[in-house]
Amino acid sequence: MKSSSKPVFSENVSQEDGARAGGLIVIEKEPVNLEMPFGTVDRFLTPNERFYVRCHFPIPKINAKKWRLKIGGAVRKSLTLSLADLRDMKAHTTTSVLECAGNNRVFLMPKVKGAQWGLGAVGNAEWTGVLLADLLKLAGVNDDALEVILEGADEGEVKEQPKPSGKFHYARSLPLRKALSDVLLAYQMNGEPLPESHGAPLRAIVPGWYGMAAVKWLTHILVTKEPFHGFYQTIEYTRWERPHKSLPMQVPLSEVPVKAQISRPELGQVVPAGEKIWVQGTAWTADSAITKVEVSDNWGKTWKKANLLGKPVKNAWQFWEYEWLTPKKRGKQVLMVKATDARGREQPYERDADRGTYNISHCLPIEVEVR
Ligand SMILES: Nc1nc2c(c(=O)[nH]1)N[C@H]1C(S)=C(S)[C@@H](COP(=O)(O)O)O[C@H]1N2
Ligand SMILES: [Mo]
Repeated sequence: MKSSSKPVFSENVSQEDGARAGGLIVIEKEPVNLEMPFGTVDRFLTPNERFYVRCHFPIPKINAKKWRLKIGGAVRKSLTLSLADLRDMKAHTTTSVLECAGNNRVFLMPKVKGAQWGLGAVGNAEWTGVLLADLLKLAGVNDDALEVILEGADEGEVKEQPKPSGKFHYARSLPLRKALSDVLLAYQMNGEPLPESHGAPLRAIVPGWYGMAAVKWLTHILVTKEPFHGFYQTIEYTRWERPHKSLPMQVPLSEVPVKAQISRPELGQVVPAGEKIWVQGTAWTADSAITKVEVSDNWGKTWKKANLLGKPVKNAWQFWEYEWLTPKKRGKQVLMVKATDARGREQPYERDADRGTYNISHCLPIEVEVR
């Protein structure tokens, strides 16, 4: 009885098919930016062809046979490696959520600049490759090293000020401590060769961190003694923090905050009045486990516990469901969801303005129509 009343995930999706490319919503054509319709989430691992795509520059043309990865800077021995060299090294597989730091931007009021992502700039995949730590050990990191810059093959020019002049490559840095822990350089996604749009032949996966750190089409790894102040490190993908109270300080984004999202019902979906329906979705957090997901149908006045499904997997997402008795009264109705993790971190109810145009994790109002 319980399961028969559940909606089938992939059917009855409300967005217009016309605005989609292969089932994805086109946010931007060039450079290509595609969103997964979040209402179609129906399994733990997001299929490659349904995984969101976020690109700042045109996808680079790479010949995998001629492609090389160069590791240099503050190391004892610079390295140049082919894909075959990497495949000969010990392989590691990890399941990790990848979420764009601009995910949910369309919910910000007033409207802010940047790609207008809804709920689907997020996915969960199984990544296979080598540990960045293993490569850094081979190269021998100098004692005074501080960060590791990852550079992609893609390049382009940014239009809006402040910006550097001319073309430059996509790059992000990691603190050495993170680079030496669980960062993966992946050549496989969900058991298949890494697709071109997701960074073939090699990309970084930084478990627990927002997508901007997961550099695609990786060509250069540079170990540095100074902090990197690149465009996507200091101008884009930053937020304000206040360690010294009156002195707001711009910091690069890193870990994803704890978050749950509603996949069904979808925004604007019609639900029957006075009936039990399933509210469903996923939740994730960095380096911890989801311990609680709660749903509210009265703007956060009261919260009801949802069921967590399956076992928690660190840095992957977890499914949840809640059986909701819809109101008898017809009209617009808002649903909200809130997650808590094993470290006691809870999704905030309200938006913190210091997060700028990124880092959106407050409780989003999902408005449905009771009829
Ligand atoms: N080289 C390169 N790497 C990149 C980007 C990029 O534009 N160029 N975009 C980043 C951002 S902002 C995100 S959210 C993820 C998206 O990865 P996906 O397209 O595989 O979903 O890739 C990251 N890595
Ligand atoms: Mo992103």
